[in-house]
Amino acid sequence: MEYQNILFSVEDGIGMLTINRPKALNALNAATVAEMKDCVEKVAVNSDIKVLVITGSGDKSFVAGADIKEMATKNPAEGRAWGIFGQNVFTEIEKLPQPVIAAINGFALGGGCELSCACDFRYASENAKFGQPEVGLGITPGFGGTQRLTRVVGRGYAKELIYTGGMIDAQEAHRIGLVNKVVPQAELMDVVMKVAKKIAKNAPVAVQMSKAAINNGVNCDVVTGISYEAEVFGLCFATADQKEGMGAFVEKRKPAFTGK
Ligand code: CO8
Repeated sequence: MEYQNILFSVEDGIGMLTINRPKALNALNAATVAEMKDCVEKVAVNSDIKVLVITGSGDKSFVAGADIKEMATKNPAEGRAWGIFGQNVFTEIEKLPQPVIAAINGFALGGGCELSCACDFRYASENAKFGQPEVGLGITPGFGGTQRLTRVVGRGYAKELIYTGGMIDAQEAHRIGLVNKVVPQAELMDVVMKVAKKIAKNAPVAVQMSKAAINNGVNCDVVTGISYEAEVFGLCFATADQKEGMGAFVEKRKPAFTGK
């Protein structure tokens, strides 16, 4: 598939998916979400990619939401189908074996905030703004916002953001735990790449199993969750990287992980 609305590159084991509709503040139309789906499906089976970073092009917006102009004339069945399509793609992002970092370089509104919440964690530039403006447009959040935002920041803040439709700045997003770090815009990609490379240096299977255990645990009770943890913990001992990681510690040298 040739991409018209996103950019994708891989360097040093880090994949970079950039939503690239700067004239529309990177709003997500159907073509863009379809390209994201294609890209994410390829990332899922590419073991050279250790971490995926998602960002928006330009210096103003991460993603300013779903494309309102495209959505405006939908009937209920079309609206539902569009919602399910977006939900499914965001769930594929959430379920990627590799960690996914959102590098939020400006507006993260509606579907943009929802996209960031489908990522494992979020770093933001100082000019970033967050919000779920949907109720001001006569709709609810529809790409997972009522569920994932609530799990990230808790019910009180999620309800306030969703009911008011208001925007918060990056510092407030940091205070409520929506983003892990806020940095000057010029430094955002360097800081994100630094943490991505730090993750990429670790044993890939162990990182991916950790992600699977955390995500699985969010959706079940703690007894089921820790039982799943025991399984993935045990499986790690079947990897060459476990032998390498512990062997390197004993031999006082740096490990050389192979992902096997
Ligand atoms: N959709 C389409 N076009 C957009 C969007 C958008 N979400 N956001 C911005 N644009 C376009 C503008 O129309 C404008 O285009 P043009 O120059 O052709 O008029 C261009 O981007 C630049 O935007 P502005 O001139 O408005 O820039 P400002 O700096 O003045 O304002 C804002 C920036 C505050 C971000 C403003 O553009 C804005 O409020 N945008 C809409 C934000 C929004 O409401 N987002 C939520 C959309 S709904 C959603 O995401 C639901 C997701 C789930 C869907 C489920 C379906 C069932």
